Amino acid sequence: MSALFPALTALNDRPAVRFGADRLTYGELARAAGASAARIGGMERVAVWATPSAYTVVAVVAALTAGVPVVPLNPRTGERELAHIVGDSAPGAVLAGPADELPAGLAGIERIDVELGGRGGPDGSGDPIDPTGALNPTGTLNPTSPPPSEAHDPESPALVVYTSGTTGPPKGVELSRRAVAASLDALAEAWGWTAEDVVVHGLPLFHVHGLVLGVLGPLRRGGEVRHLGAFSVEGVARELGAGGGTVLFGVPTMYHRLAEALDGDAGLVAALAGARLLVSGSAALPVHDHERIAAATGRVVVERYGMTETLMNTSVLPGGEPRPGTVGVPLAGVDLRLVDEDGSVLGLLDGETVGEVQVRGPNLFSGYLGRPEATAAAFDGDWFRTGDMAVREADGAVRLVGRKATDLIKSGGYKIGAGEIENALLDHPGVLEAAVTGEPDADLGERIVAWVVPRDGEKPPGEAELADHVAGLLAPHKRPRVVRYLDALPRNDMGKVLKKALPGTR
Ligand code: MLC
Ligand code: AMP
Repeated sequence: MSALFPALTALNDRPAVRFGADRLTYGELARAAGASAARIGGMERVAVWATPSAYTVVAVVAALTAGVPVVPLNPRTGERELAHIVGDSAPGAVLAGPADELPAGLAGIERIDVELGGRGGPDGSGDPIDPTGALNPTGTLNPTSPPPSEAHDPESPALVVYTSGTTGPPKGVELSRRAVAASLDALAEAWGWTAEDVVVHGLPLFHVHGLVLGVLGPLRRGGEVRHLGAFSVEGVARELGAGGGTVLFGVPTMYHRLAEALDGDAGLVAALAGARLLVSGSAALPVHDHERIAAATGRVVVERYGMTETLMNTSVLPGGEPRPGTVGVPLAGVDLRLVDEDGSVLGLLDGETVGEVQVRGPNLFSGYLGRPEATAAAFDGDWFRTGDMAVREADGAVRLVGRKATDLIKSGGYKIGAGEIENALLDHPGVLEAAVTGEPDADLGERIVAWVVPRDGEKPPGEAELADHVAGLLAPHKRPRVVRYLDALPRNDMGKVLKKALPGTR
């Protein structure tokens, strides 16, 4: 198995990473990562305080070259969720930027400040620290350093990414080096993704979309990633097309905001029109947004379908027939089948027979960290049950039509379990009963709705107070956007909440 990042060992002056004024060439990235790698070699796991910054890229590359699995942390994670992730993954250290303020929940863990410095200038000269961490700053072999990345077992974990389920706290998805490499290479084949590409995005760096596709992808190809710091329409207009960016990655909410802004913004139209590839994923891009972008820019947004556990499964092929509403065909190496409720495999390409999507291939995760039973339950033999429901079109393209579990909400491209929000709401002293649902939202895809029975009907806790409460315990993107107050939740004879009987829900 080759190294995850062959371009890093070249120590050259090609641009690798740009976050505003913070820019690193491959040589600079290799040296910066090598310095941190030498400090963490041998640890079982490290956490990375995954701010949208070059520090996060250096920290992750450092850990991967040292062969140490990375747990990316959302810097906005609330106290309960952070305590869970830290307790569950037991990182040996947390890597952060020198100016980052870390919360009390990380106080017991060794902090390692990542430096961008030691830059060798445009010719890439400077201290010859090997990115693998095997060489010390003077270029001699360091006996305490980990072996070069080429020597790391491809089956060893690269990342542990936390993802929500229907109930309970998030689970850690162990992604091997093999899975990361296989998925990125399959995407490269499908998209013609090369070292010449400059990927622009403003995605968070603690989920696979922004981190694996958006950062490790360009680095594996030897190309460049330009991160916007935070997504903005202006940032996309600036960086894409004439700005130098060739590829845009985003969730549908971002494309929706771009579509909304196109009318009258000639600069944005030109930027999108000038890109080689516009890719949307993590949730369904509504056909209306597809159409608005295509009409204004002549560019067809390419949708790909993935999941934390599987990395990428399918993609629409650029240059082929535009297929709005489908997520394209299985990527190289990915086997995909639809399975009926009774477990029988559906072979029909009729565009209407619905089954659960199951996948297998080298892109799959290795298991949920410390949860063999949950891992076993997620598989049917070597097939992973995605929980997504789909049909197949005559040409094999997959059209997603829903999810098996109604208690999973996709909001802004984030997967959010209703159960974890309900538990957080129930911890508020003013809440007697709570149920959480998702309802359609033009911007977010779905918005989180909290149905609350207050303890005191005369003085119910306010909407903002409940949103802050959930944001503080879990994460801001998990906060309810709407709170509806009820006298009682609809329940069946067994006492189970009937979400479908909530007013206005189906
Ligand atoms: C508001 N804010 C609060 C708050 N109210 N913070 C704390 N408590 C409260 N009560 C703050 C927010 O933190 C944020 O701060 C600002 O207000 C706006 O918040 P928001 O409204 O939640 O953000 P929004 O603009 O709606 O975000 C839209 C978005 C975001 C698209 C930028 O949803 C996003 O980044 N989505 C990407 C999700 C993703 O990467 N998913 C991939 C999963 S992997 P501030 O300072 O930030 O403005 C996967 C697999 C695959 O799915 O296939 O890819
Ligand atoms: P996550 O668990 O956060 O990794 O989210 C994975 C889920 O996102 C998948 O199971 C799908 O439901 C959804 N998803 C990802 N990409 C797409 C897409 N292109 N269209 C529709 N849903 C998608």
